[in-house]
Amino acid sequence: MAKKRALITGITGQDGSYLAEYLLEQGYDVIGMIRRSSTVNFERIHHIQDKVTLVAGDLLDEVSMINLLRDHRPSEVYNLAAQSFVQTSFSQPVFTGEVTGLGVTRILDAVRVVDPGIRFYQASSSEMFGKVQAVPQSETTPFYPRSPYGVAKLYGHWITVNYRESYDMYACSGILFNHESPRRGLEFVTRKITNAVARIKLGKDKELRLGNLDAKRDWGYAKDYVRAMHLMLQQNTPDDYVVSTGETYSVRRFCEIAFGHVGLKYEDYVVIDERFYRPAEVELLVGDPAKANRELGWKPEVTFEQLVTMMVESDLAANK
Ligand code: NAP
Ligand code: G4F
Repeated sequence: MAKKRALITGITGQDGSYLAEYLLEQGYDVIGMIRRSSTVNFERIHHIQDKVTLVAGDLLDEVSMINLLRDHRPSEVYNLAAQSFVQTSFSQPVFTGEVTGLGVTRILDAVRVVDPGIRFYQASSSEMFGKVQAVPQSETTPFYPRSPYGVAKLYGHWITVNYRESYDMYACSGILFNHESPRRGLEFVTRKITNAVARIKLGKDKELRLGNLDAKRDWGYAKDYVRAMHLMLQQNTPDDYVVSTGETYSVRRFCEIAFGHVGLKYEDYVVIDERFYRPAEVELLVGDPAKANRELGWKPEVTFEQLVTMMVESDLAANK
């Protein structure tokens, strides 16, 4: 039987790197779309670089994606590329809309033009629930985004649904809640905390400046979440799924566990800094993963405490 071939946009990101590893393990040919930059940023994929095919393309340029799809003929496309940092979306709202919102139409349309039989995964987000209209949030909870990023993701979500309904395409939207790992970008709060904990413990830093400690998130492990993306494209019919742990913790609790793991108290090091507050905040996210459990057979394997300590241990090793 011919090998399955998948295209991953955003392969240099946290999720792209884990998904590429997972698909290679499943026997796929993996094509990764990378955008041109003046320096190479392959830290997350250098260990698999010789096993994947990297091709230039950009979500801002539909022609690049049409050519890429024509040249490589994948059977599955995972659209993980985005301007993914919520804080930046407030200072660059138009750019975020172009990449994170309209970018989805460009790649969906490239798929439609080249081969509408290609299966398509869109990386949607719990940020779409924003000012939550129900607790916990499920596939039927109304959306109320609270950032330009959330609004752009909502556009990406609905255009995916629209292409499925208009052109009978196998297009799925995975509504993923926050997922973290030692490969998380340093600007996101979890990695910012675990990296600071390591540096403070090792005597390299003295304090950690944070914003809203009372925000609550449903945090899972990225490696668990990429399995759900793959499962969504292996069903008989395309659908949308919430992927989450069903548990929620505050940023403060994350700090408590991370500092506690190295024998420190977060109150002695965390300084509240107004710069890290957002113009509009998402106060509480907690997802209901029942549909993904039931229909995909998906369950997370790593607990919140295991995730926090894994990230602290990794940052301790990296900062030594
Ligand atoms: P990430 O680490 O920020 O990775 C984003 C990726 O997108 C990077 O590879 C980046 O490339 C690429 N990219 C950005 N702009 C691009 C463009 N114009 N053209 C092509 N590639 C571009 O994000 P992540 O955490 O892995 O998340 C993956 C996806 O899931 C994103 O769409 C994110 O919004 C969504 N999501 C994430 C979470 C989460 O908790 N992690 C939850 C829900 C949804 P460079 O390396 O060149 O910058
Ligand atoms: O780690 P964060 O920046 O993640 P956020 O905004 O929840 O977004 C992440 O998850 C989304 C899924 O819901 C993804 F779609 C998105 O791409 C991204 O991966 O912030 C988490 C919380 C926020 O409430 C923020 O206000 O932490 C709070 N926070 C408090 N102090 C901080 C800080 N966040 C950051 N980044 N930096 C701080 O100093």
